[in-house]
Amino acid sequence: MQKTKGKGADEELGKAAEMFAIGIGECGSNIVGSYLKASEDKKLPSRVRGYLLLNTDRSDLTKVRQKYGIPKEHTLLYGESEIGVGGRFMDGYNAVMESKDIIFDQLTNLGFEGVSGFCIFTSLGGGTGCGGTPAIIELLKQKFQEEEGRRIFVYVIGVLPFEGQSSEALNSIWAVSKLLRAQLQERGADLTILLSNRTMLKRILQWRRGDSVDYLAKELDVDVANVQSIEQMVPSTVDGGSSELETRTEQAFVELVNPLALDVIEAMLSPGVYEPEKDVFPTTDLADYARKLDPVVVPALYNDIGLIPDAGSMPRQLRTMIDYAVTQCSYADVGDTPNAESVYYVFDGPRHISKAEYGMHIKEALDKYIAPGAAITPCYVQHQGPEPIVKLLLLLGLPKIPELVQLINEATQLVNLHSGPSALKQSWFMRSKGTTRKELVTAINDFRELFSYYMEGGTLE
Ligand SMILES: Nc1nc2c(ncn2[C@@H]2O[C@H](COP(=O)(O)OP(=O)(O)OP(=O)(O)O)[C@@H](O)[C@H]2O)c(=O)[nH]1
Ligand SMILES: [Mg+2]
Repeated sequence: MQKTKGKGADEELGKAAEMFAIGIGECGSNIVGSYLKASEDKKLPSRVRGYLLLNTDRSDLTKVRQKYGIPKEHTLLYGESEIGVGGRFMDGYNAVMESKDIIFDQLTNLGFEGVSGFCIFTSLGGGTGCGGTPAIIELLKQKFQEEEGRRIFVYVIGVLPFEGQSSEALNSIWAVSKLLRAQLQERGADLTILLSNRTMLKRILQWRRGDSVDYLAKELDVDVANVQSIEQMVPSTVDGGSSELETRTEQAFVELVNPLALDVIEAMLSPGVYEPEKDVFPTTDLADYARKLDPVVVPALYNDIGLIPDAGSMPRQLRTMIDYAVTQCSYADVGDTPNAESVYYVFDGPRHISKAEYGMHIKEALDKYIAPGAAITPCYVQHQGPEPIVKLLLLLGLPKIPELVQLINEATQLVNLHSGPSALKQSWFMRSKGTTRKELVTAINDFRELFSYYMEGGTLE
């Protein structure tokens, strides 16, 4: 059992695994920025040594600095264009590779030497972050693992696009496949945590429906009659170009979902963060997630759970808790039968609730959501405060993700649309993505293989 008491323990922990946060592109910078703004003292959790926000777009970077009050030295503009790469992820990739020296200089100034891991925040549908993330990871792994012989772990928190953004679906699939392929050579992400804008939007509209509808109505000056109509308001971004209303809609949506993204990151970091009167067992560090889970993970976070040991069967209450967490609280929709190949859970609450004795029941309840033989790793966080709330974080390793099927279909359609014997037609791939049709077809096929057991139809010609 890990006791985290007194200043000595705090210092002790300070020496333990530390990590560095990187936000790349607009989405990645916003998420790290809002995290800093939301935290009371503008600080990242104690285990996070520093952070850097990167972008190829000067005006976006300036906006982020102003909006979240980020000091200049924590931001870096790189690449040639200064106006972003407009979804051409290969340009995003190359921009990082070409700017290796200035990126590493700045990271050095911010004290990244000696950290044991990196968390990279990015959208998967854009260009700067989507393309730049695999490039940064390659560089980091090269430096630390190949040159210095020191193992580091890298987490990617990747945001999947809203519905109907088919051009972004293609980028997302390329990025995840790239990260997984690189992992085979020890140069990829150790863990890719998927958060989906479309699912987060759905959740927030379910949970805080009244507030969200009011907010959107006010923000967009439109009459949003129902949730269904809201979900259909997301603009299609095929080949770029969107109206002013579409841009504002997307902006309003991301403002709604970003707090959700922060909650899940906070929950993942929480076991390693020192707090007085908190016990964590077994000791859990960020690196443990990567060791115990499959490389692609969907989190589910159930906050403020009402569990009352005296009010009826605890096994039944715990089962209800798990059912609700998996089906209603996941950050990318995993449906009713995710068939996850590994699970990590962090059960956080007062002493008499968050206890290992309940592990058996949680395990039973998880059974129908996991593949036979899937490993389950528990972590209990106990608080002694007056009335600590009960929280459950589930990390589902390699689950079925129905919305990925949708993404793959959107991407497949787009590839087919731009295919054919005409060289003019095929030039679309180079023009809007900076890469070849072949590379994209390979990425889509990787996905089909990885999630093959529930893929069908929609072949590539
Ligand atoms: N959750 C969330 N999604 C965002 C945010 N900002 C942008 N997105 C989503 O991210 C995708 C676009 O990626 P961006 O991050 O804007 O792209 P980028 O990395 O800056 O790349 P380029 O603009 O192409 O140079 C779209 O799916 C947006 O809906 C944000 O703050 N939060
Ligand atoms: Mg951008």
